[in-house]
Amino acid sequence: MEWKKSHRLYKRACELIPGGVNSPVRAFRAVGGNPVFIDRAKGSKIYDVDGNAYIDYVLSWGPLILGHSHPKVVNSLKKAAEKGTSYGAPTPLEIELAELVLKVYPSMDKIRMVNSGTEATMSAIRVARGFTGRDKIIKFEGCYHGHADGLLVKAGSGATTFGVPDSPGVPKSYAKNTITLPFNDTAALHSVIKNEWKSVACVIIEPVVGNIGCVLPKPGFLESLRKLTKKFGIVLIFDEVMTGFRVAFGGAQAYYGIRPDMTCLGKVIGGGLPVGAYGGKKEIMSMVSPEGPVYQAGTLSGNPLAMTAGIETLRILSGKNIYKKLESTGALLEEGLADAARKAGVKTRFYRAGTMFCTYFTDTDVIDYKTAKTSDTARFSRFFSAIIKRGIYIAPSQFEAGFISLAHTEKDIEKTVKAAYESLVEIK
Ligand code: KE4
Repeated sequence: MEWKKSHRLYKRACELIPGGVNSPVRAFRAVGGNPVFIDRAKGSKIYDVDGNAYIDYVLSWGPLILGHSHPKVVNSLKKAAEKGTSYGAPTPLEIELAELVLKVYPSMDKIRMVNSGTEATMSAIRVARGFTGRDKIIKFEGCYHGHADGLLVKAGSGATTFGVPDSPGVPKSYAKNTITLPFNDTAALHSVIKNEWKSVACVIIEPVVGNIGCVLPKPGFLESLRKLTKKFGIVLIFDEVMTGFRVAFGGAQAYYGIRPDMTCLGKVIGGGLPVGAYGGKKEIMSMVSPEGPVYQAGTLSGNPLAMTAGIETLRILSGKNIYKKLESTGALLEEGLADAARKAGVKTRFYRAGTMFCTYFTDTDVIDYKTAKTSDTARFSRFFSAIIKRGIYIAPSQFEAGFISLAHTEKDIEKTVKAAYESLVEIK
């Protein structure tokens, strides 16, 4: 494979854009080499500017659960664009997307659309603080909830990849309101809440942690979290920006049977266009301006094009046997990758929750940030370089989740498993 055009574009991009990218993890810094520049995408494939084709397991970091350029999404967007791109006034489309989401997430009575997952989580936290009158928040090490100041404390995703889980620029006075705990550590959770509950507004959690790879909650952990937060009047926020419509149609809350007080969504509900959302029980959401005193706003929130892509995507996802098909693709990939590692004699741990997954290069069970960090990232980088050359595009960081789509075929999985086996043998 050659990447002459990508390299030329990357050189130019670095003169104009910090690190040559508009989001750090895209820069391939963790895996070495330069990022490939994408020209187009269709179904399960993406095509770079040098004409190389890849089976895509990044899917824009989760949104493209239907696969790229789904004809129904593209056609409805074309029609919507002809009617105008943004009005800054309410439209029926916002009601339609709200109805589609609230039908599937009964823990929410009301929902507010925003433009990113970051906006969703930072707004949900502000509302929780307004609702409780308390200032502190609890988050878990390695969880990434977007880049709002108070959340860049022991954060995952690119913050972990680049070793800045506590980013410069966040005032100490700000970060002191954020308590971080190890994921899956019920004892630590119990003791902190017992001592600090009077000043804790909310706990925000990724119910399945997709920002240190893919880390599953231990049996009972989420249930204890729900019980403790309810007992002490702490708002439980499920950040389902990534797990929403991915772990299951109804998200991790449906899969694990937990009803949070608030939920943050994003990615899938925008169908590839910029959408985030936060919602919750009526008494909490009535705090949000203009109904209540907690201010939050956005020029392009509920944008008609983004709503259209989201509506089309959720309509297709609500169809018959959709998640059955996704589950069988996920299981096929899981079996194949575990088999490839066994045959190649490389120690890995594979975790999957519905349509999101991660392979760690470690022989330790990964249950939290600390154990995720036991992964051999140098070996992961060599694996990344070997498998991309074989036309498989995975996340350029060990601390990210992979995703499948409705468009991934059995043939794609077969090709992926073969490429994974050959790459594992090559890097041994
Ligand atoms: P955005 O602001 O990037 O739309 O969403 C932030 C966010 C919030 N919550 C969760 C659970 C998330 O996973 C994210 C964003 N995910 C990363 C991927 N790990 C986005 C990719 C990137 O930063 O470029």
